[in-house]
Order: sequence, then structure tokens, then C-alpha cells
Amino acid sequence: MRQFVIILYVIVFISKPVLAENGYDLWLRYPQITSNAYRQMAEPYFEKVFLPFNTQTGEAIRQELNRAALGMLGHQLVFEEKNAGGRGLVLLLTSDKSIPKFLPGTSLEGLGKEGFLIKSTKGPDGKSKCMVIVANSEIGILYGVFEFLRKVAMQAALSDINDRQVPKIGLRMLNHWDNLTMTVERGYAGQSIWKWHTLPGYIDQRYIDYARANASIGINAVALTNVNANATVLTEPYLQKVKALADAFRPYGIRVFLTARFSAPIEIGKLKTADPLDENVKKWWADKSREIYTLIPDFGGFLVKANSEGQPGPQNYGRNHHDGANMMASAVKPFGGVVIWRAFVYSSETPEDRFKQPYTEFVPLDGKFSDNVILQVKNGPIDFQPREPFHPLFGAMPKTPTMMEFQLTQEYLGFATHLVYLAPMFKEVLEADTYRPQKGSTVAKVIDGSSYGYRHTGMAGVANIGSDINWTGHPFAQANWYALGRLAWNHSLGSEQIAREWIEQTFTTDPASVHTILNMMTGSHEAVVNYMTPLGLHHIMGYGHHYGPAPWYNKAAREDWNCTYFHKADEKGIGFDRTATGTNALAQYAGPVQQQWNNLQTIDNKWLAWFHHVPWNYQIKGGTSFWDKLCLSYQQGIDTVSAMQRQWTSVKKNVNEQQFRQVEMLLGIQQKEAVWWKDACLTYFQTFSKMPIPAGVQQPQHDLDYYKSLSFPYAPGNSH
Ligand code: BDP
Repeated sequence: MRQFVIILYVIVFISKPVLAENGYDLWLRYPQITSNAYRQMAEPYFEKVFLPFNTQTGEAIRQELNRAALGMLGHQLVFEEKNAGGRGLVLLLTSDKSIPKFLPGTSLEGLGKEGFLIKSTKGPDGKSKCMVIVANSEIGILYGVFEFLRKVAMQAALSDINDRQVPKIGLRMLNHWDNLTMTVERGYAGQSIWKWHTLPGYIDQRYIDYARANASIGINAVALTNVNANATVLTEPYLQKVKALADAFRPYGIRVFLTARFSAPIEIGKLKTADPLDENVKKWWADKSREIYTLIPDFGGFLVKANSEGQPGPQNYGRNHHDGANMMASAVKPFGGVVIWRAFVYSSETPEDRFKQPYTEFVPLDGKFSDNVILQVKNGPIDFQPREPFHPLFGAMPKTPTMMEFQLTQEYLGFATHLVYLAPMFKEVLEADTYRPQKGSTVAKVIDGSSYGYRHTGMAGVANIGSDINWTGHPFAQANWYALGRLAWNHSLGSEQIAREWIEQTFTTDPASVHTILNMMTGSHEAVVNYMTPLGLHHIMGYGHHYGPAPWYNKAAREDWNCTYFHKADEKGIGFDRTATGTNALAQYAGPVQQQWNNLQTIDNKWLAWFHHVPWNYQIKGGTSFWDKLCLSYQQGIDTVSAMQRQWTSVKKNVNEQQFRQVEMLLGIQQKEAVWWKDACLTYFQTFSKMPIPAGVQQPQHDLDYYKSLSFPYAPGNSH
């Protein structure tokens, strides 16, 4: 019998659970620590836990710690409500009188609502090891606990920790584009995870696991529904469902937002108008807000897409954005809510360069918005393209808090099929210098409020989450969710550091494998830009579904939905002249940015076709003609994917089998699609350049007619 128990123990705890992982646990796997030396270092900090609050958040902390200890060390924990000996993990609110015993002379100023201090020290007996986490709030402690568990999962040294963390950004948010029908606009990982049909009665464990994952990376706000909004979510039965979700998320510090359809007063309120200056409309939104806050006292507020892509808005009534935003803002103001108004607008008639329209519409309104309105601006001026220059609105709205909207779902980046780690792209945008109000005023400093002292700060990611067992479709797409949270918490973290954290928690701590996977991830964004839209090309994908290349596409009802509008290829060259000889969109940037990008000598190659119509034979930096460089870039993108395939094969023995195989298959598809992008784009652009494909670039597999003949009526993500 004893032998049997030992064998069972060996099977359960000692053998590496490499076979059955499907990715559901995300970066919160807590695998067994196999290094004896590390176990010995970690054990004292898990000896017992002083957890002085018996609340829902306290329970969330208790469960998480138990789960982690069971996974990593093989045992549950002892929790104390009275601070007995002061050994192990000691969780203290700043109001706790015993703090000086643990942290003599340590200042606890400036931790704010959500920050924490984590420090390894000796207990009051002067001998026993303890890890103290202090915060002003229970949520701050929860964040500190997740930081502690991250360190253990990464097998970091524990005896010397002294880490004070305060989030740099207030609203750290996921925007779901989920419809009430359970489809997800631009979602490639299955259906929506919100089971509206069984809410509010049934709380899926997935909601809790979703909240845990978000809290572990500091995400504290979620908009549940699509920006192309359905007013039904504001009706009473749906608000009950939203309340159930809000209740499930609250212990994890997550506040719920809803997208608000501007015409809701007509659609569900039986009014004749949604004019924001109409008294009945104002009253309707005020009443609706009161109804929501009665159910959900910490409701975050409304996220609004108005007068954009056919969505209703104040302009339908001859009013402007601030009239609409302020009316809704005053409805939620008494309850502490905010209105997040999106700057992704382009008129249905204006022939002006689409790039310019948000700036043209919003800059004159700076100073006209109420103090609880936030303007949510996409990272770039067009629409989440593989690479975009930073949006000129960043830095141009000193009196209006502007927050960042990144897209995690890979609408333009190979869906959930391609391995693309987005943090390098996020960092490129965050570190761009707006020169507003002065040199060094990066986008990060604008959105974290340091440039203009914004009262509200935020960073949102359009979620890439769905009902797939691993949440995001591609196992590596989890890293983009992870990176969004980590960067919103601290935008000065490096993309490599974030990737390393994610790899070590998600796949393996084996140093050589970590190094290889890190390499794959850090080069993957540049690769996709190369094989889709190198040298500043943009918006040349398939119409509607946005799947695959279609640079020839010119049949859309609107000029600025056509690919030809964006690349403007002709016999002379390629690219959109946005200098003074063209649309002069460049004038929307600060002087030094204009100067740098205006000049073909000084502009970085990566922005060329964004701002210039570049002659095919123009000798660009690096000494080749533009045409040759274009061809070589496409090839380089493909070569990087081939290298990623080899790298992945080399880590096989250290990655669980199921996910290894998934990634292997997906890389195979990515490789084929990269070749397809190159061949379709080059055969098409060659009809203008009339230049040969240079040595070193594989000849296209088919002719242009073949690529043009492909059609994908059922490509995913396109449903409303
Ligand atoms: C575009 C998407 C569209 C969204 C829109 C938006 O194609 O589905 O509704 O952005 O952000 O990227 O509003």
C-alpha cells in the first residue's frame, strides 16, 4: 500500500505534466517547482499566511495562494487572521498597527489606491523569514500577491525583494467587441465568453478565471460589449446580467463598462429623438444611469462610438461630439462614472484624407469636454494597421484626457493564426516623441498624464479573447493580453522583459528554451510587417473580412475603403503623399516630427509609403532601389517565419506536447500565408514598377489573376 502511495505521489507531483495542457490556465499554471534548491528558498515564505481580512477579495487571495502553493510546492497553506509569529507571507493594510514591527522606518507614502510594497524581511523575532506585502487597499494587496507569485513562478531570488509598485495609468482596460448574439466582431478565438442566455443565474467558472487573469496583470476595467453597440444591453433584463458579471469581477478589482448606442433613447426608450440637447433625452440618460448604478454601484461608465462608420451620434442632430459626450457625462457624473468617447471617426461624405479626420474634428473641441470625459484614441491614425505612425491627436489635446486604444485581436495581423507578439509595436508607439508640449513628451507621457496633468488616464486593448479552450486561439496570442496589462501598469517595462515573464510562466523556465522563444517573439512583429505591409504600406488587405492580401481592391462604395486609395501605386511609384504637395496630413504633427518625416533623407524607411509617393527606383537608405527593398522585405518576412519554425522545433522537449503541436501547425499556415502575401503583392505592384524581382527573392508561385480570383466569403470575424 505504502509503495502504491509513493508511486501515486511520484506520478502526481514529480512527473512533469507535459501532456495534457491545453492553455486554459494561461500564465497562471503554477507548475511544480522541480529544483530542490529553489523549493527550499521558497518554502519559508509559504509557511503560513497572515491574511487579516475576511472579505470577497480576501477569499480570492486565499484561493489563489492555495492554488499556487498546491501547484508549485504540493501543499495547501495555513492562514491566520491573528498575526501570531510573523513568519511566512504577511499581508497588511497600511492601517494595520503592526506595520512598524515588520517594516521599521519604511515610508508607505504614495502607494495610492492600487499600489503595493513587497519586501522580504525578518519577522519580529529577528530570525524567521517573511515576505510582507503592504497596500492601502485589499486590491493593492491582491496585486502584490500576484507579483509575489509571478516572482516565484519565474524562480526569482526571494530573500532580497524590496519592490514598490504603483500603476502609471488609472484605467487599464479590455474592450470586448462582443455582440449579444455571442459573435465577436473581429474575434478569431471562438464565440463570446459572456453567456447572456444563462446570466444572471449561472456564473460560469470562466468569468472568475477571466477576472483572475486580468487582476494578475493589473487590468481593472472591462467594456463587455461591441462598440458597434446594441441598445438592448441597456434594458433591465440585460442590466441584471451585467450586474451578475460585475459582482463576479468586483473581488478582483475590475469595474464594468458598457458600450452605449447613441440612439438608445429612441430604440429602447420610445423617444422620438436622441438629440443630446433635448430635455427628454437628457432625462432618459440620467434615469438610465441611476438605474444602472442602483444595480452596479461601481459601474465604470459608457464607452461610445458615435458618428463613425454609420453609428448614430450627436452630428445626426446638428450637434457635435462634446454635446453628446457631455450630456452622457452629466448623467453618470453623480455616481462617479466617466464617458469614454472614441476618436475613431471619419465622415461618410468628407473627401478629406481619412488620416486627417479625427484630428480635424477633435482638436477644435479641446477644452469643451466635461471633466469626466476621456477621449479614446487608436494608436495610429488609420485603423490598427500592422504598423502605424503614432496618432497626431496624442499631445494635441492638452485639456482633454486622451487614452490609448490598442488592438489585441489581430484583425490586420493574421487573425489568431499568426504568431505576432505585439509589445514591441506598443512600445514603438508609447516611446514616440510627440514634441508636444516639448521634446521628450512621448506618447506614454501624454497618456499617463505627466505631460498635461490629465485627471483621467487610460490604456485599452481590444480583447482577443473568445470561447476557445485557450482563450485566444493562438497560444502565443495570450502574450498580447498579458503585455497590454503589464504595459498599462508600467509602460516603462521592456517588451523583452514582458515576453520573458510570460514565457517562463506559460511554457518553461529552461534558459535555452526561454532564449529561443524570446527570439521568436521579439522578431515576430517586424516579420509580419515585412511580409504584409513593408516600408510604410498600409490597408492593402482583403475587403470586409480583412483576410489576406488584396492590394488591387477598388470596388468599395467609399473611396477610402479601397486598397488603391491607400497605396496609390502607379507607373511613377507607390505611397500616399501626405506632405505639403499631397494632403499635408503631416502638418498635424509637431514641427520636429514634420521635418523628420517630410524629408526623404531623414524619414525612417518604415514610414516611407505612409507619407510619400516614392519613385520605384528611388535609392533609399541602405543603398537599394525602393522596388528592390520592397521585394527583399517581403522575402525577409517569410525567412523570419521559416526561422521561427526551426526555432520552435528546437524547444520541443521543453514545451508541453499539445501546445507544441498547435503552434507548429499554426506556424505552418503562417508560413504559407506569408508567401501568399508576398506573391500577391509583388505580382500586383510589378504591373506598375515593371521591374524584375531581384535575386534573393523567391519567384511568385502563381500569376496575378490567380491571386485576384481567390475569395473568402466566410472568413471569420466579420459579423455584426
Ligand atoms: C475597424 C473594424 C471594425 C470596428 C472599427 C472600430 O474593422 O469592425 O468596428 O474598427 O474600431 O478596425 O470602430
